[in-house]
Amino acid sequence: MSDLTLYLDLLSQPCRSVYIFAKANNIPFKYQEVRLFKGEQLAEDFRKVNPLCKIPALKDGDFTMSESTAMLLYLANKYKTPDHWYPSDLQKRARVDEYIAWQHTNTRPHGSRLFWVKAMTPYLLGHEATPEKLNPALSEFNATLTAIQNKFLQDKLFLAGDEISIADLVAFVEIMQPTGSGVDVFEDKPKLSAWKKRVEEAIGADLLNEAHEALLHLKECQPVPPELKERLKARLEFFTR
Ligand SMILES: N[C@@H](CCC(=O)N[C@@H](CS)C(=O)NCC(=O)O)C(=O)O
Repeated sequence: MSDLTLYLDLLSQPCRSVYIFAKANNIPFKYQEVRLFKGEQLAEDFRKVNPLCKIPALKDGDFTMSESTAMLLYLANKYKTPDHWYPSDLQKRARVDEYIAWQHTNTRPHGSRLFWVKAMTPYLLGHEATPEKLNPALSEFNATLTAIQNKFLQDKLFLAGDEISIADLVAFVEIMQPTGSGVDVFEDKPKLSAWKKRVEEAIGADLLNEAHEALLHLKECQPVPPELKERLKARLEFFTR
């Protein structure tokens, strides 16, 4: 029995990256669900694993850690996953590190903003986002995707070279977050669309579909308790400020 426990809710984008990576590499782990819409990340027991009250979190024996991208590197190193995921070649590895560093202030916040505006507005407020709220989020995300296509992907097959790496997985899952809420972000980006297909082929559609199922069925989620709804509405206000 593995000592590795992953604390996840597949509604969360960084949780999906870690889940897909572990599954794609047959890394044995215990799946501990922490339901965001029930506020379980705030529970006393979970605070012992991650005092920051965020998921994903990882526990490996007595060792605990937060931050999805750091976890991906921990898992790649610990389980010696195939080299292409986090290449030993210095410059290919640097390309992976480069994207991971960049996305923290680009794909991740811009994708989250678009997701919250497009999908969480109807979920929490019962109506679609107005164009005044939606359009700036769309153009910000669009500029981020253009940067991924032109600066990171260029004419390569994957972000770090000819094979899929952790950078592609992180980017793919981040891009799918708002795409899952019905926005076609690939419309005028042929290179990025072709890259998306290659990532799907490399990881496998079944695993990707399974990991994204909760996100695609967001509308069917149980309503959140009133105190949590206020917390989520404050978050939505932050994204639509
Ligand atoms: N930088 C962190 C982000 C973690 C994060 O923001 N997780 C969200 C879910 S996507 C969360 O746990 N939110 C709970 C809350 O804020 O109460 C990572 O990559 O792991």
